[in-house]
Amino acid sequence: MRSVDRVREFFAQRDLTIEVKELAASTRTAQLAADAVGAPLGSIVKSLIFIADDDRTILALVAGDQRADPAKIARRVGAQTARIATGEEVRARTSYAIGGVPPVAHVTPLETLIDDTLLRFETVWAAAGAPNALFAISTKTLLELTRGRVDEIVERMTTD
Ligand code: 5CA
Repeated sequence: MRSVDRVREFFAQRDLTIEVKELAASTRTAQLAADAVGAPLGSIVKSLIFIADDDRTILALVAGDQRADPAKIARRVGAQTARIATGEEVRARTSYAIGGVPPVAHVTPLETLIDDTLLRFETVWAAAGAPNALFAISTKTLLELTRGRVDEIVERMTTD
């Protein structure tokens, strides 16, 4: 099954009417995705794979306008360190390719952390299995489906 259809299947199995859109334009990065759907950059969910020093795979859902903080991510899951996965590792551990990793529809559910700044938005957009596929979802439903822990996992931005 195509990776985009695996995401569709995930929603169908749960009777969720969430439309997966395959666009003509690339949505490989959060900025491209924001431009393609006309949504604020912060409402684009980056689905980032981190690997802890004990080899656990962590899925971090981060707002498009924020930078994930690996030290905070490690701390939240009780690891010493965590690092962003390489493209090859992302493919091996999720079956999806970078630019299309979805926050849901993983073969086995991943330990998930959710950037608390995503709570600014009632609706967010996330990748749907391919670098031109997205879906809109209520933030509340995303939290329920991923059973993620909402926490401070991004770099603090200072304006001074
Ligand atoms: N479809 C878009 C918007 S939802 C998307 O998937 N964005 S993303 O942020 O979740 O995926 C791109 C991320 O992959 C980048 O933020 C970056 O952290 C990571 N990435 C990009 N290139 C590489 C690479 N060569 N190695 C490891 N990670 C990479």
